[in-house]
Amino acid sequence: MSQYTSAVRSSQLDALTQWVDSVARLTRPDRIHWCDGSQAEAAALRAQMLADGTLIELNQATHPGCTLHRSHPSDVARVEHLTLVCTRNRDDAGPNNHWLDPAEAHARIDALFDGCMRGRTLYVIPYCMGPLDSPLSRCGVEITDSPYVVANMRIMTRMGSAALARIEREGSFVKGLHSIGELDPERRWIMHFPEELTIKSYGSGYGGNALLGKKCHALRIASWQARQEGWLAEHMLIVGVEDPRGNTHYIAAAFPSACGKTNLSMLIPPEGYRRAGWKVWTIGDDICWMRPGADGRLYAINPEAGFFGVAPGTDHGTNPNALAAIGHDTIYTNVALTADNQPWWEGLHEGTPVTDWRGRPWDPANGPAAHPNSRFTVAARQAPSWSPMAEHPQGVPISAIVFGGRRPSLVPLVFQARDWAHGVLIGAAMGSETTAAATGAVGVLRRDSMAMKPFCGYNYGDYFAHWLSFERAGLQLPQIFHVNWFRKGGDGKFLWPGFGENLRVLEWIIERCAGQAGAQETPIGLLPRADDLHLQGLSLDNAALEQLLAVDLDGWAREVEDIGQYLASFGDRTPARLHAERERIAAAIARARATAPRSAVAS
Ligand code: SAT
Ligand code: MN
Repeated sequence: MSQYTSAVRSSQLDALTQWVDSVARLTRPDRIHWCDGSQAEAAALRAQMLADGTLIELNQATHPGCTLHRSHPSDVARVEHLTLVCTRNRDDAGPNNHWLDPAEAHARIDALFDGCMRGRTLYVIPYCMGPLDSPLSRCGVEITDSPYVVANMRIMTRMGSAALARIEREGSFVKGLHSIGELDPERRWIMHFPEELTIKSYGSGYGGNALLGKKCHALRIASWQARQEGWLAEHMLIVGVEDPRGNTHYIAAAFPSACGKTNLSMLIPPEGYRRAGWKVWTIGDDICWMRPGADGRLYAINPEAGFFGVAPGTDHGTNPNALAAIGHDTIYTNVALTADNQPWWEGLHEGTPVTDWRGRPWDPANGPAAHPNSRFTVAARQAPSWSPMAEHPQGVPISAIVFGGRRPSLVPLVFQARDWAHGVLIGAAMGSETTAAATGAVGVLRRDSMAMKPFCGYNYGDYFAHWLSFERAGLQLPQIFHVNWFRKGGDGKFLWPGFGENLRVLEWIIERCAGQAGAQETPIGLLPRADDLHLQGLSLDNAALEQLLAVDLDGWAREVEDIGQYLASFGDRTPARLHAERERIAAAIARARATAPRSAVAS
């Protein structure tokens, strides 16, 4: 037995060592450093980066342990057009992904990697996504020539010797090879080879392009593995809402990048709720892995150990938990600076910027002082709302799944799916205005199924089928909802105050899961009537509330038509069940339009 175990062990390490050797032969680094994740290692790297200008020390009196990194100005967001899923069969990647034949892809990117680490150190980062002792967790190894990536991975994952020990025990790991290359947008690719559990990323040092444990592994590769193994890897926050009786209800919620996942996961209850005893616990702000537990419920872990959050808009009013978390031991990327070297961004009500995110004297003519996609990297445990359950190896049971996007018109504040298949359709049909988290135009409405458009590692049609496959005997699935915090009135202003007040909507959701709160049936799903929501203490006029809870049948008829075309774009991979569900809704809308006096129901 022990002989067998040690044979397995050494062969795993052999596989890793051989891979590191082969990468070193290709990339020709001057040195190889195996990261152990220790404090001493982190301190040495920090000192080295401060000395060579990769990091700038912030005001240590106000922000102890905090540093700033300035990206190359052409390298400030994910690059979806350069992000590829390379499967043997093109249809397996699907029209939702950019694709290249794996052999050609390897050849193209290996040509860039050839000799690219000359004069640099190659860092080997063993990491674990999820608690080290959780059966739901998965390991990976990232090879990179960027010490900034090492420092971020140390915050965002369980990185170092303990992860290496698990890899040694367990066998498989995801291989991620990264080089910042020349930071040339013309020589930049983020490639995924799900059949080989491999990622290759060249030419970017930015977040989701370079911290390979995050979107590349925990979403694109993991979604592929999850489909094969019967679980879900999702772009969702996980939040625990504790009611005044002391019961905590866990909600997983999918929103596209930069749509408030971090804020919702750390929400501060409105005054009246706080007094009544409501509390909010953060499990995760970006990624959720969930699978059925022994009791048939879905159990979720946050595979990450830190937050890579959007800085602009983070303030005492919007997210005091995040602000408290990032007061120390935080890496800031592309924020502005005040005269006394404190970090600054638009929406922060304290301080005045004097230096912009590129290091230039601040001039409003140059645009915002902080880059709109500037970020903070901080250990999750630094958030006052951090839940001890986030370390639980079995994860937390999910009561509700919430989908949401930026929809300035049409989509009501909240509605509930009548069953799982309807919920899957609602998720698949999600749309949202684009944000600064990816390069390209901002504010353009696009379909973003389950907020996974940039992250689903395989054909969306197969992904919808995988979601539908959870509807089976023995499972007690969460209820599914859709929310829209971003509805605007005629004056262009948001109708709903958002932030902490979103708890009012979460309360309705929790009560619906317990079969308590009221709702009214509409063709698009179950909506609260105004008096089904607790709105005491909120100044919201009746007209706004009416708009937020109305179903515009003419608008929805067009929307459902558009959803039909979108689903058809995945050809015969789209499950017939999903088409049937859409047709059911279209028919319900048509019936209601035929009878409704003013083309609207629910007010
Ligand atoms: O750049 S990241 O992908 O890590 C952040 C995001 O876009 O959600
Ligand atoms: Mn994200």
